Amino acid sequence: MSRKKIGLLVMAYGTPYKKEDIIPYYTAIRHGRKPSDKQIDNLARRYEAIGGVSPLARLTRDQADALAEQLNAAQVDYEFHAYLGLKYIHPFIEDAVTQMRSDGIEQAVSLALAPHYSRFSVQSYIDRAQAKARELGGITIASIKSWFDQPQFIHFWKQAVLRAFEDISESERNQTVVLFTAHSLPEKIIKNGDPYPEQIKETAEAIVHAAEIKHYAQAWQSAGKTPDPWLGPDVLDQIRALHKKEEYRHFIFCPIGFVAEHLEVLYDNDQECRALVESLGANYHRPQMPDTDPLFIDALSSAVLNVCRSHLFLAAK
Ligand code: FEC
Repeated sequence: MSRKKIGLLVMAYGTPYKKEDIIPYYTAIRHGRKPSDKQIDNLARRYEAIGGVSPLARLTRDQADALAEQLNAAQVDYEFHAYLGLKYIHPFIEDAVTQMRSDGIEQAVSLALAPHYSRFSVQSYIDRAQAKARELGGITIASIKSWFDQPQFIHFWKQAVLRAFEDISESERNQTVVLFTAHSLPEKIIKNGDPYPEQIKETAEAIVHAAEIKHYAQAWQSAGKTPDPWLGPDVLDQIRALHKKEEYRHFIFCPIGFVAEHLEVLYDNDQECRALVESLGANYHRPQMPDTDPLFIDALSSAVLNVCRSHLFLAAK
């Protein structure tokens, strides 16, 4: 019996492939408003500081391939075909849906490479995929809204944090704080009942519980520079406050809102946060990001299979 063909729409943020992509990419992030020369220079400088381009393009591709491979090895009911759909650079989400449709795919699952749901972030990926599917007709997409609570995801971070603790001498482990961070969003999302802050808190608490972490805190990073308020505390303020209060000797950074090493982690954490931590006389640690770790790919795979079992399987009956 031939396996049912399912489209696997892996949606992600995207990154400039080369220097010339920076302006169109940044303009897309700003919903079509061209950034000023100063903003462009600032962004180009940050990419330069992490080696010219971000490793995100390669990592996203590798994550999608690893996920399809894992899904096809894990079960016999479906044959998954992966399509990459990006938010701010080609191949765009709409391109991927169009390609699936012209490849004859009738049913698909979409998954955003971001663990937590916000109307502001993940819902916009979903809306774009669903709008294109409606426009084309003949294809239905079951969209996963969040997958932060997959046990393997928590397990991944538990192991990553424990490995970071191993680098710290036993006598100093009690003077160590684990800082969980995620991308800040405009504060107005809270008024609209967005689950994003709560899901991040739940993720941090699950890791704290699993790894039996004694000292921890949460903070927001990479906030936009706009006049309206963003979710806080900002990570840099949080570092200062923690240092002042407890004089921690070690800071372990867990950017749990992201799933790969990219600009926000390699620059905002590894350069900005590190510089501040070290200027305070403390030590900076940042565990390996999920990237293509088998535990992480397992977490994604189980989120996809869950939606297939519930949504697609029932719909097919
Ligand atoms: O190239 C790379 O390696 C990094 C790619 C990248 C990821 C990413 C993830 C998230 N962002 C989220 C929200 C916002 C909001 C604004 C915003 C701005 C930028 C800029 C760049 C950028 N983001 Fe991003 N983000 C990445 C890259 N992001 C570049 C523009 C310059 C700057 O501010 O640094 C503010 C937009 C505005 O001005 O109106 C809001 C969220 C995530 C995590 C969820 C997801 O991946 O979808 C939320 C990766």
